[in-house]
Amino acid sequence: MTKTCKQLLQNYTQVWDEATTHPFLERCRLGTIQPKQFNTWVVQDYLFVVDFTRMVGRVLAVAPLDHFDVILGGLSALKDELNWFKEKAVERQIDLDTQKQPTCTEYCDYMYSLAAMPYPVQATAFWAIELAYNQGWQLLGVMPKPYAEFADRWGNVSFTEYVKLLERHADEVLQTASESVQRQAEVAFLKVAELEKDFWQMAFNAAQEKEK
Ligand code: HMH
Repeated sequence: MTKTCKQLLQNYTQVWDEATTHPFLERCRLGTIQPKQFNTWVVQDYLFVVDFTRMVGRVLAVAPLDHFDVILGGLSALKDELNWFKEKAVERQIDLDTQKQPTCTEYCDYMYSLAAMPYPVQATAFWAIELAYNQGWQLLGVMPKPYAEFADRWGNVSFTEYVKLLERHADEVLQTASESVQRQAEVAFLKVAELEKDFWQMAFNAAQEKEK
């Protein structure tokens, strides 16, 4: 039975690799991502972050008091992040008042459904969602402008530290969780990995037809 986040990463290396090293990110690193692909990602990720912020609010509501510091820090960072997305949208002249694509909707619905799960499952999913971007934006190496700024948002040292604290939260509560809850946490990890991969693919698919 899986009892730690580290074990999840070790048991599912392939799945996690696919969630964090997508061709979308590779094209960003090469500077060959098409503006339409990147802008699709910006808009859809903004919409994702709106719902992710709501999810973190719900996680806070059921978290033990000694997890408040880290989660409140996360919410404060999300406040900045939502405003930052709005600035990026102005710079890129894109409209954030857009409909969610089905993949984004599926991910947001999944985050909503987590509220019905025990806290250790929520803590594991929360960690996995943040780790996916923390690793995704730095695993392939240094990104050129204008993508460097995006890579730095999730790849920077303090974000990495924050993700480690989320891992510690999840590990702490997984230790004493029942086998059934541990199993649910494992399923949540795998679901996040799948949705992350699909999310990159959704943005990648926005390419001009011949480039797909
Ligand atoms: C799809 N996953 C997605 N977007 C994000 N902004 C994050 C995770 C944050 O970690």
